[in-house]
Amino acid sequence: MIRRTACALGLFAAAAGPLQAQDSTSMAGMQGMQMGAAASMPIPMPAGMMILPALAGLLPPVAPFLPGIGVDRSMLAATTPTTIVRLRNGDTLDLTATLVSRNIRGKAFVMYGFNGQIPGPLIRVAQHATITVRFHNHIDLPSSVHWHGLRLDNRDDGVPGLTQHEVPPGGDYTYTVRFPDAGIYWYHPHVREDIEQAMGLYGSMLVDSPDSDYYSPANSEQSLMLGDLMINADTLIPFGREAPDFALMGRVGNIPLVNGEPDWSLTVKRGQVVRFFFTDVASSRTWNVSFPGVAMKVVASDQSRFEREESVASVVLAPAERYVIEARFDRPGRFPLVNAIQAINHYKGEFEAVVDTLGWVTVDSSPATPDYAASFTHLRANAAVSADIARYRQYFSRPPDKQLTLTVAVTALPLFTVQFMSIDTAYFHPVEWVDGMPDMNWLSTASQVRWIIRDDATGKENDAIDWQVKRGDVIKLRIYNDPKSFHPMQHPIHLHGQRMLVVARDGVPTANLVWKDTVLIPVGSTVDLLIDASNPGDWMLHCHIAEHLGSGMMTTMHVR
Ligand SMILES: [Cu+2]
Repeated sequence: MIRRTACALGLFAAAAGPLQAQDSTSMAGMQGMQMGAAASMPIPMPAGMMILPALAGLLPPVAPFLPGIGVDRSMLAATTPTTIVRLRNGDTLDLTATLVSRNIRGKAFVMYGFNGQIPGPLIRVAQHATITVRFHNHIDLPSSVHWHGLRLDNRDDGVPGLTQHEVPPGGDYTYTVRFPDAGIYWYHPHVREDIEQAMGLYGSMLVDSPDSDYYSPANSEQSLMLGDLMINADTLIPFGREAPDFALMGRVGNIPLVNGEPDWSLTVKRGQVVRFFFTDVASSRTWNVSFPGVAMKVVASDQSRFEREESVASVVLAPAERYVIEARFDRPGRFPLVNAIQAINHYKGEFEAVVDTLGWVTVDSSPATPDYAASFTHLRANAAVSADIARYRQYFSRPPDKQLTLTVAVTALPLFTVQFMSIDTAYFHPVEWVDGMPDMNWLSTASQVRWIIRDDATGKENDAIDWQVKRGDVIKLRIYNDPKSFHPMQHPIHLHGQRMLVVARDGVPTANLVWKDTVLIPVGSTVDLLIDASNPGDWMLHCHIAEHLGSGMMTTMHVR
């Protein structure tokens, strides 16, 4: 939950002091003992599902890694609540990544935090502001900060190997961050996201439009970052040291988290309109969220408002996507925030409906003031958004400039996994909402699984694609997610530094447009994107499932 704390700059020294890089081979210390037990411990299986005998006793072919190996957890500061940091044009923020002690359901874990917080500070700025962020890396891995969704200068994009060097443990890096578009954005490392982001390094950026009427009036605003954590018997499941594990489907945690908490709650007054800024910060999980029994409308997504507001029953968020939702709680009582999805059991070939409760909203009987019932009921049309998009409509139906296919190649997986998967592809799910084969998934690492973005015209794959674009060009990109691969899966494809429209899905034009930086491509689907390539530099295009990115699923668009 956001706490509206007014905070002066410079007060954000890390709760835990700077730490030296830890000896990761040492098994001494509390976290070391915890990891020693976990390394031999099977991963958690869903209720009723057993690890298959053919896979029992196997371990992924990587050394186990957890944050703070050899560190005495009792020496670490516990995380503190997320603060709101309001910054003005020209201000500077110190952002320090450290080891923290994080309490989840009464059990303390060594995790990572920004300024001692999970999520990190919510950075609130006015549109068109430029700030300086001094990043200090005090964790035990190299790191960086990527400012997700912002059309900022290329040199500040936070991508080691492309725009900067990795920031080593103990190192610093200064970013200039500008905010050309209003809305909700987020920051996270672009080094081993499967570990660093999953262990707590993420935070929101809320960019306010100068137009006081940009959104409809609301009684309150809440940033909700949806993630998950994988534990078994009160122990964190280690990550792969040399390469990500869970490379087939990504690490789907067994504890859903809202703002890092397994038990999120909010209290509102009757009739209150709440504007929720949802961000999916999970490594792999796609959500379908709603407040059953509560009226909800979708207002905006990644980089703009929609052309028209719409009443919705639920909203689907893939990793890194954002949606701005307004909800009005018109009756007293308790209302859950749920994730209602269709699970798949790959072993049985069965689908079943699953509803997870992510938290609760308690509605008081006392009335909210002011009462925004009338403005909430009205569904706005955003003429400024439509007018901006109108300039691009002439390009919507032209042939694609580039066509990419998403697929996968595997080597040296356990024989049983290969045999099973060859049968399993007889049926598929357009979206894998849960991990329906955790044991096989766990045993797959990025050294055995290569996720692929393939250029249809040249046959080149991932980094070998040399994609040159002229600044100011409008690019039509068609992406197809091949359902006939070894293990087809949905991919949230993210383009850095630009904005794009999803103009059609499977040939059906989009009726209500919004500027995006991340698009979910279900299995078997084709999406047509229109990219406004206005920002020069070298920009990544990649899958935002952390383990797919770690398995090579990336290419670069060079805008000159
Ligand atoms: Cu992917």
